[in-house]
Amino acid sequence: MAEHESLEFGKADFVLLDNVSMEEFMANLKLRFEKGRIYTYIGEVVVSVNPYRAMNIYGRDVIEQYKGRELYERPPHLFAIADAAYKAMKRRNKDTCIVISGESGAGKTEASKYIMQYIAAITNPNQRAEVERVKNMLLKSNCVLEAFGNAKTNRNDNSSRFGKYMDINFDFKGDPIGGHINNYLLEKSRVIFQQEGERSFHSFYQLLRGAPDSLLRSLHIQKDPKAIYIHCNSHMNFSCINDGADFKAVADAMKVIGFTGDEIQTVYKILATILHLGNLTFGVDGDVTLIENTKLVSVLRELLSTKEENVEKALLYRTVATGRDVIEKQHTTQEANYGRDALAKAMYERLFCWIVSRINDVIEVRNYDAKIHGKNTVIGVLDIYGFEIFQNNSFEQFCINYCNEKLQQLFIQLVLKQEQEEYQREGIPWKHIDYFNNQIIVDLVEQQHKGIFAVLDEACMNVGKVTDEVFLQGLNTKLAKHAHYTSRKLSPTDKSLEFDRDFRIRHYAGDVVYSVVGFIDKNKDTLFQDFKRLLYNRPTSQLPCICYFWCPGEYTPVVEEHIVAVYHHYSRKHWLVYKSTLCCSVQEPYYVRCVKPNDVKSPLLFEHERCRHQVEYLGLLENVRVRRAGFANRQTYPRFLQRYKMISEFTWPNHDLPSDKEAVKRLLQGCGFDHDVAYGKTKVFIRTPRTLFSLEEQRAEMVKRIVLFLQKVWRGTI
Ligand code: AOV
Ligand code: MG
Repeated sequence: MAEHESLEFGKADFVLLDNVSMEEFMANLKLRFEKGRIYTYIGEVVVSVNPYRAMNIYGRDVIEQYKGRELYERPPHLFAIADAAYKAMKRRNKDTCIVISGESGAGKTEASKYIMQYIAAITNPNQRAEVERVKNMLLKSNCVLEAFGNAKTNRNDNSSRFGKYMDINFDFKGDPIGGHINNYLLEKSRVIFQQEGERSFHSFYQLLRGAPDSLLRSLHIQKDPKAIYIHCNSHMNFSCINDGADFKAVADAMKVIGFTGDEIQTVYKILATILHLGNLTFGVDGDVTLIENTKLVSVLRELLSTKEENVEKALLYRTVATGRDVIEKQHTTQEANYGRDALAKAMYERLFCWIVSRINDVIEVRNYDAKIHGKNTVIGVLDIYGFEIFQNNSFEQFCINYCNEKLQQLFIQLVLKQEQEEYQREGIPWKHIDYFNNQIIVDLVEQQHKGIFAVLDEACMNVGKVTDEVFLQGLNTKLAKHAHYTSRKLSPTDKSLEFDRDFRIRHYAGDVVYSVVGFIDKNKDTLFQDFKRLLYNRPTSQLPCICYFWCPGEYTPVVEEHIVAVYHHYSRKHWLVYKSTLCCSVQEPYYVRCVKPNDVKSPLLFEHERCRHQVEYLGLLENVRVRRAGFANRQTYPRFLQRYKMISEFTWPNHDLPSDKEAVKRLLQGCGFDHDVAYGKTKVFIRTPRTLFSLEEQRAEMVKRIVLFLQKVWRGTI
C-alpha cells in the first residue's frame, strides 16, 4: 500500500473522512501533524500545518517524485499543487494562480518559496542560459524582498509587512522567461515605531550587524549606535536571526540581480539617513524652531548629496499657498517632528518600491519574440500578510485584516458559492451546504458612503481640524446597527473598549479592537512638498535612485495635500479590487490554506482549540462538505467529446445521436463510468479524479495506437 493510503498517517484527503465532523477533522489533522505529515488535501486544496522545524521533504529527490505526476499519486505536498498548476497552465494554455492564506506565522511565505523552488527545479530541462538567468533572479529576489519588507513581530520572527503577488511568465515550452512582482501597502509606520518585543525591518539590523567598519564609518554610524527609530539596544539581537550573515547574503543577491555597486551604496546611505533622521531633535528659541543636534544636519547633507541649508530648510519650514502668494511658514516643534517622521517613512517606502522596480526591470520578459508572438502564460503566487491581532491594533492591522477578509471572500466566491450555484444552474440534484459568508464584513469596511473607509475619507477631506475622536463618532453614527461593529458608546457596559478611542470589528477570524488613534493621520499620509523638492530636484540631490523616488509627474509645487492623500487611499483600495477580479478571471486558482499549530513556535505542540478555531474560520469543514458532495471535474459536452470521442466506437469519428449530451452518456456508459458522473444541462460532471485519469489513460493509449497505425500507413506496410 502506498504510504499516503496507509491509515497509520491518517487520511491524506479530508474528503475520505468517515464522517465530516469537526471532531474527525481535528483528529486527522492532529494525527498527521504528529506523524510529521504536515500536508493534507481537500480535493485540490492543500491544508498545511506549520511544522516549526526543518523538514526533510523539499530536496531534489522529493521534487523528482512529484514531477509530472497526478495529484493523488503521491502523498499530499505543496509540490503536487505546484505541479498541478503548472500542468494546467501548460496543457490548457491558461493562466493560473496559487493563493496562499492563513494567519500571521502560519507558513505562507515559506510555502510560496517552496512552490517557486519547485517550479524552478522542474523547468528548463535543456539548461538554456537565458532561462537559468531568469530562474536565478526569481529565487534571489525573495531574499532581497524579505530583507527590506519583513520584520520580527510578536507573531512571527520573519513576518511579511507587505503583500506580494509574483507572476512567473512561461514560454511555449513551459520554461520561465520572466516575471513581475507587485507589492502592496508596505507597513511603513514600522520605520519609526515598533511595539514592545518587535523590530523594524531586517535591513537596518543587517546593516548595523553585517557592514564592515569602513562602511559604517562612511555612513557615520557607530557599531552600537543609539538609534531611536529602532530601539537599538533592546532589540538588536535575536538568536534565531543572523543579521550579520544575512547582510552578506542580501548584498550578494542584489549583485546577482544586477544592482550596481553605486546603487547598493545608495541603499545603505538611505538606511543610514533614516537612522540619523530618527535621532534629530527640535527645540525652540523664543518663537524660532531649531534643530538641536546640528552636526547631524551635515551628516544628512553628506549622505543625501544635497546642500546643508536645503536639509535644514526642508526640516523647519513648509511652503504654503495663501491666496496668490506662496510663503514659507515655520514649523512648530510638533510639526517638525511630524515632518521628520513622515520623511523617514516615505523614504523607506520609496526605497522599497524602487528595489521592487529594479528587480522587475531585470526579470521582466526580455525576449521580444516570446512576448509578442509566442504563447506566454503566467502562474501567479499570492502571499500577503496574514490576519493579525496584537495588544494594540491600529490602522496597519485594520488594512492587513481587511486584505485577509477580501482573500477569504475570494475563497468563498470560488470554492463555496460558485460551485454550489453551478450545480443548481445545471439542474444537478444538490443539497445546499451552509457557510458563513464574510461579505457583510467586507461591506462594513468598503461600502460606499457608509463603510469605514468612506467615513474615514470623509473625515480626511474635511478642511477643519478633524480629530480621530470625531472620526470615531462618525463611525458610531453610521454603523450603529451593524452586527459586526461595536464601540463603547454603542455598548456602554463593555469595559474592554475605551470610550473615545476604540472600536471593535467582529472579523471572520476573530474579534479585533482597533484604536482610532492615528487613523486620520495615517490615511492622509501627508508628506510636506518641501521634502519632495529636497530630494527630487536633480541639482539638489545627486543620488541615482533618490531622484527616482519622486518622479516629475508627481512633483507639483504646492498641491492640496488631501488630494494626494485621497489618491493614495484609492490606489490602495484599487489593488484589492484589481486582485480579486484578476484571480476570479483565472477561474481555477489553487489554494494553500496554512494553519498555525501554536503561538510559541513549538514543533511539538498542537494546540487543539487554536487549530480548531482556524479550521472553523477558514471554512475548511464546509470546503470538505462541498467537495465531497460535489464533483472534481466538469466540462461542457462539446469539449468533452472533442477530447475523448476517440475512445468510443459510438462517438468516433462522429456520432449520430440526437445531442452531444446523449453521445457523452453513451461514451461513459460504454466505459463503465456512468455511476461516477452526473449530466447537467450543458456540462458533464465527474465525481472522482480517478475516472478522469482513467479517461486520460485510455485517450493516451488510443492516440499512441493511431500514431502507430498512421506510421504504418505512411511506410506502406499496411
Ligand atoms: P507567514 O508568512 O504565514 O506569516 P512564514 O512563512 O514566515 O509565515 O512562517 C513563519 C515561520 O514558521 C518561518 O520563519 C519558519 O520558521 C516556520 N515555518 C513555516 N513553514 C515551514 C516549513 N514548511 N518548514 C519549516 N518551518 C516552517 V506573516 O508573513 O507574519 O502573515 O505576516
Ligand atoms: Mg509572510
